[in-house]
Amino acid sequence: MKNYLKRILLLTSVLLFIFDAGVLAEQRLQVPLAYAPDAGKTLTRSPGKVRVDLETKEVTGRLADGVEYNFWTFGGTVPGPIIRIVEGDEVEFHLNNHSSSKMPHNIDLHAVTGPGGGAAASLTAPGHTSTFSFKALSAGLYVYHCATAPVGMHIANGMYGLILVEPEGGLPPVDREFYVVQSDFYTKGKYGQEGLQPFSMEKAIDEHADYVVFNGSVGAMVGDNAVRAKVGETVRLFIGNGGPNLVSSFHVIGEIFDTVYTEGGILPNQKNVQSTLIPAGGSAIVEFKVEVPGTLILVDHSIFRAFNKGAIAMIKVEGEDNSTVYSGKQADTIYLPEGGAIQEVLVASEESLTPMSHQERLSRGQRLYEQNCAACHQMEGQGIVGVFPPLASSDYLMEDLERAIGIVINGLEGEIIVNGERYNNIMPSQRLNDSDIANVIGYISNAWGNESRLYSAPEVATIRASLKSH
Ligand code: HEC
Ligand SMILES: [Cu+2]
Repeated sequence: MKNYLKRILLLTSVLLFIFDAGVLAEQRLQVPLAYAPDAGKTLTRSPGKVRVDLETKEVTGRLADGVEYNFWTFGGTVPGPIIRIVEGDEVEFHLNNHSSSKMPHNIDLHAVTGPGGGAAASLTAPGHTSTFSFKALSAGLYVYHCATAPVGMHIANGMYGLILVEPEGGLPPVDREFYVVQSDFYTKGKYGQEGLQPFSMEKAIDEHADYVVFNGSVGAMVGDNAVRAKVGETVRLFIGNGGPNLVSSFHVIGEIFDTVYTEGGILPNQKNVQSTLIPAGGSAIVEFKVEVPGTLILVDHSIFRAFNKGAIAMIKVEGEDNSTVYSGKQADTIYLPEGGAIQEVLVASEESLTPMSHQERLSRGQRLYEQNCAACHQMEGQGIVGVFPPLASSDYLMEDLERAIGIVINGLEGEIIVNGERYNNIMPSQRLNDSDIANVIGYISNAWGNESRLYSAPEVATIRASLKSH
């Protein structure tokens, strides 16, 4: 009997050992992510099996002083983190779409060789995770971005970042590395107009940017947020351009790039460059030695973008003066002749008191619409053919408003026909309370040529309860 027990014990430990070894064999090196302007660490390891976990998340944040925006992000920030891997790495990529997301997202990494750069394999609904694998065949500095329809809108809302595939052994050592991404934003209001600004599809299509920024917002890397270097140090910038539209004439006021890796390729192919062109969906690596103290100013030298739309970032250089290299009146104050944020007319706040009049309910409904629905159904309720159905003059909407209330509460998927056009997409459920739903439905059923009575919050509550009991 004792022997028998011993055997079982032995067998289990052997089994456990095998199981353990199996699990270990599956363990991959987790790739650390670094958030701009931090560029992470140079890699000295040899290529191997690695794992990347990246989260997509929709967050409301600062676009400029007093201006908020609903950003769609990788990693909760614009740009998304820089991902550093080694040429030859076999990457298992996990894209996690946060459960609070309203949209599905995916990722197209320009470093991937294969259809869509991973896009089709990574389409991920809110609260889900997708996994796919690729081998990093070619060293270089690559853009990644969301490629979910409507692609332009996902990119315009902030979904891009850089992946650096380092050659084995790394790039030549420098003293400091920084990570900077330029991009353009399109808002309903003009530059500086306060409040939560919805995305403007029209301006984006016309390529009329209201904001051109480095690292996701006006002033993200100026003043106290500027990065620092010391006289005599060498600096390397990993510069990306997320677009969605504009090409950057990237320049650093007060410096000459000693070396440029044009277009983010791996060949240091140019010396002594003043401005380098960075295409939308492209990148560049620039290096320079800082010789004198002061503030270096990164700009898009399409210069109205710098002084009127936000395309300014700073490197503060500390150390001893070198009057041979540069002697002159130096001020560490900022080169912003036209001011940081030119304020346009302020929109009056339209906070309403309870109980609300008919008109107040419609205004509140409009605000809710612009914040929660317009990203998909568009500012004028016109929708996007084949993707987001229209609400303006929608036969489907007006035929059954109780059904519409149910759609806002529970979301909708599957095929529907709106004004003769087929839609088969997903609308996520909207987290709104009964009175907000009553008002937003009141607005959409009375705007753009629609006409109907207003539903009350208790009526919405009744519909919500009846949906639950089914
Ligand atoms: C993430 C994008 C998205 C958001 C945000 C969104 N919708 Fe939708 N909506 C859709 C899609 C997609 C459909 C069609 C779903 C299908 O094909 O089954 C739809 C369908 C509808 C419909 C029925 C079709 C029609 O045209 O009449 C109504 C009504 C509607 N949405 C109202 C709203 C309201 C009100 C809000 C804001 C509170 C909102 N939606 C927010 C994507 C969205
Ligand atoms: Cu996306």
